Order: sequence, then structure tokens, then C-alpha cells
Amino acid sequence: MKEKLELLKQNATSDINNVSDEQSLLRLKSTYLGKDSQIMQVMKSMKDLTIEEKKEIGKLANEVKSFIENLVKEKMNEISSKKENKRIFDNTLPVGDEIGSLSPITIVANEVAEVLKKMGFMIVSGPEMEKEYYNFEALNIPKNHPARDMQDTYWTNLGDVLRTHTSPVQARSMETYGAPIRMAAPGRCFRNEDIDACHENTFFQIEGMVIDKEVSISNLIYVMKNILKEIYKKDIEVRLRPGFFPFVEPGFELDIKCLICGGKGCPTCKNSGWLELCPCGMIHPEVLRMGNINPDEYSGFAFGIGLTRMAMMKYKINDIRMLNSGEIRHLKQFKVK
Ligand code: FA5
Repeated sequence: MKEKLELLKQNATSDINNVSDEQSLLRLKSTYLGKDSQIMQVMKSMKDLTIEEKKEIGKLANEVKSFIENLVKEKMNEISSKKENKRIFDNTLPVGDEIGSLSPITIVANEVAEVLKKMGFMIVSGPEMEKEYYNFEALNIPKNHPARDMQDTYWTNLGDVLRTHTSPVQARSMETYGAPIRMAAPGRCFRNEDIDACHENTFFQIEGMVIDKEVSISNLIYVMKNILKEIYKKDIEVRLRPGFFPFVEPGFELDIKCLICGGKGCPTCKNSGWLELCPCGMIHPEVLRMGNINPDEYSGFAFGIGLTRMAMMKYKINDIRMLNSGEIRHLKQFKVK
């Protein structure tokens, strides 16, 4: 039995040293240490030995078993670390000659920003992880106000929020620059949404705001129409209907006729033929006051365009999920015109 155990040790050592992949090693582990392995048979047959033999053979069998277990463990470590090394970025490899392209959302965001710059707007940005105050209170949405339910929010452990819209940049800009002001702020927003063809939990908006003396609704409508004309390069059918947002009064929803189905109704427009694209309105006097701007002296308008949806309409993308998919075959089709 002693010879059998010695032979077993030698065979296991040579077999295990010769494998280089995990699968083969696991097969050897089962051969040498599994239920039906020779070492287990030796262990089982110990009951037939004398006490003296049991002591000697038992000790040896245990040693051989631990020896093989260690061999397997070491070999497994060696194979795993080789795998890890392979995963490390090799900067000596040639770089592919495929050139990336801008995301359709970036293209549209840049285009809208260019249109607004021509109209005298400055482009600013705000934090994506926002203070509750700027996302809500400064926009006339106090704690426990039912309007908070319109935008289901992700909270951080520190009580900040992932901003649900770009409107907080309105409040920040009022504080920083005062009036008069024309500003636009493109950026990413987050909402705890049920995802479907036109809703994502991460999407983009561009906020716009004008504050000056004697700003009116007709100024607002002019700016909106101009943006749409410049982006879509044709007259787009729009409808303006009353909309409620606590930070504007009056507030409007500007919808455009769905460019995917031409207004017939499809999943992208939730079969209504229209797509909510650009809520807007005259800035609420309370919001101006909170931004240290005197509402008796100044008035203003603001809008929040859904950039992701604007890009979908422009490029006839019928499902919003495609935009966050990172699918290169889809994304590389879009080029700056
Ligand atoms: C707002 O976010 C307001 N802050 C807009 C605003 C600004 C109103 C200034 C008045 C004055 P709303 O929740 O409707 O409003 O979102 C604005 C646009 O963002 C929508 O019309 C839509 O185009 C886009 N949007 C909203 N939620 C999503 C979503 N889950 N996925 C993709 N786009 C979305």
C-alpha cells in the first residue's frame, strides 16, 4: 500500500504540473481526490488493517492527500493569475483604425446650443448630483409638495439627489449672474422611471432661461419655434397646451407631431401622435425672488427641452433604449452634418 501511495503521489505531481487550463485541472482533481479516487479507496480499506498499519498507512495517506490538494491549489492560482494578466490592457497592441463618432444626443445638444448662442444665450452647466434645495425648493417645490411625485428621484445617502431635470441650473444661474441674463444648460438627468420606448432613467435635457425687463410669452414662443426650425430644417407641427410646473406661471407643454409615425400613433409617441418635447413657461415670481431678482422689475421665461427625444425625432430612432445601449453599429451611423 505504501508503494501504491508513493506511485499515486508521483503520477499526480506529473499530471498536475502538465495541465494549463482550469477544466483539465478540475478533471484531475476529481480523478485524484474525488469520491472514487485511489486515495479514497485506500482510506476506505483502512478498516481491514491492523492498528499498527492503520497508524502508518493512515498518516501516509493523509500526507499524500494534503500534498495533492496543495498541488491543485497552487496550480489553480497559477492558472488564475495568468488569466488576470491576459486581461490587463496591452498598450503595445496596434490600435484599430475605426474612428468613433459623436452620440446623436451630443450632436443635437451642440446644435441647439449653437442656435441659442446666436440668440445671445451663454452656455453654462450645473452638477448632476444636486442639492435637494436647487432641484426642488428653489424651484418652488417645497418638501411634501405633490409636484415632487412628478419626478421620482434617486437620493444619495448624504441627502443629495441625482438631478431630475436641468432646471436647478436656472436657480444657480440667478444666484451667480443675477439679471438680466440669457442662459442655456445642457446636461444629463435621472429619474426612477419604468423604461419603455420613450422613457429612460438617464436622459438629457437642455434648459433655457431669459430674464430681462418686459420679457413676454411671445418672446418665448419665438425662441422655441426658432430652435425647432433650425434643428429639423423644416416647419414642424407643434401644439401648445397648458402644463403645470410650480416654477412657471403660466406653464405650457409644447408637443411636436411624432416624426416617427407622422402623427398616426406608434409606441414611441404612446399612440397619441404627439411627443412631449419642450415644457416651458413664464418664470414664477417666487422663483425670481428666491434667486434674489426683483419680480416687479424683471420677468422671464424658461424651457426644458428633452434632448434625447429631440435626437430620436431628428434621426427617426424609434426606441430610446438604443441610445444608451452602446451598440456601436447603431451609434456609428450618426454624423455631424
Ligand atoms: C421638466 O423636467 C421641467 N424641468 C421642464 C421645464 C423647464 C418646465 C423650464 C418649465 C420651465 P418634464 O418632466 O416634462 O419637465 O421633462 C421635460 C422633457 O424631458 C420632457 O418633455 C421629455 O422630452 C424629457 N423627459 C422627461 N422624462 C424623460 C424620460 N424619462 N426619458 C426621456 N426623456 C424624458
